[in-house]
Amino acid sequence: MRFTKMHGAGNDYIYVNCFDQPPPENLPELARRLSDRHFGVGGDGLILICPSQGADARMQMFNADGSEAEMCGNGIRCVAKYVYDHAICRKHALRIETGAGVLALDLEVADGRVRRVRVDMGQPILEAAKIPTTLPGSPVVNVPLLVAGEELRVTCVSMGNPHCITFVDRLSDHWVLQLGPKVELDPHFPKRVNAEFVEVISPGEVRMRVWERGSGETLACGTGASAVCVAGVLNGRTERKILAHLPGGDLELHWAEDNHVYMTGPAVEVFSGEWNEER
Ligand code: ZDP
Repeated sequence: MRFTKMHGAGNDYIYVNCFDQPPPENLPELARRLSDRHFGVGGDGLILICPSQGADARMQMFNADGSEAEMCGNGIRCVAKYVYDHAICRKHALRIETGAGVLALDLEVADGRVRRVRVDMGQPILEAAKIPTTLPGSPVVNVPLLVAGEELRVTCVSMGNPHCITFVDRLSDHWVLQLGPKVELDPHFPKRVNAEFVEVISPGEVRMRVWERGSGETLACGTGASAVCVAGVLNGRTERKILAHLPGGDLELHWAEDNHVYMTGPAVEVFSGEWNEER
């Protein structure tokens, strides 16, 4: 099986082109083995790039623990870059099918290669039952959540996948590495949850770190940054347009007047290889 390693702001996945080879079998197990940074290729998960009925391509994504997620904001930019750069579809506006519906993407091309992509991430889902969370309120904004004996104030947003956002005065390992995994597995989130911790620098700029459902801390999370953009407005902390600094790079977010969130960020190809693990 041939694969390509790509990342968006350091959120790295192993991409498999299923236009020119059959889709691999046993995907959760394969995702775990490929993602292993010592015994495998190394990555935050596995993403398949597949033919689609109604769109230009379809993506299917698995976290490093083998669980399947509906959407991946950094991944979809890389899928768009792959589809364009490898001449599967040579259009500057692409439509890509995900577990969260078909999304529209605008490609920034320089010297024949995609550098940045703007994604229409669709409308945020704020209804508690649809996120899903059993926390009170709908929307769930600035609600107390007790984890590991500490009371957080959380805001919940789904961008196709679930997010739980906490604004903090100062980002630290404690928030992300100690409380992140507790938030992920808290019983108020029946499908588990991605946990974002955010420090507001100014109404137009935030610093954030993410503990991802199924993958642990990653260097960036596109759906998470989109959810943070919405949460900032709901809490009166940020404007509708923000620059988010993540450990692996920056993303631009805009919760526009049409209620859609637009995310712009980089997409980078690193290497290709052949997976023929001895077992
Ligand atoms: O929802 C989940 O289980 C996430 N771990 C999926 C991956 C989200 C991602 N980091 C993103 O950029 O949106 C890839």
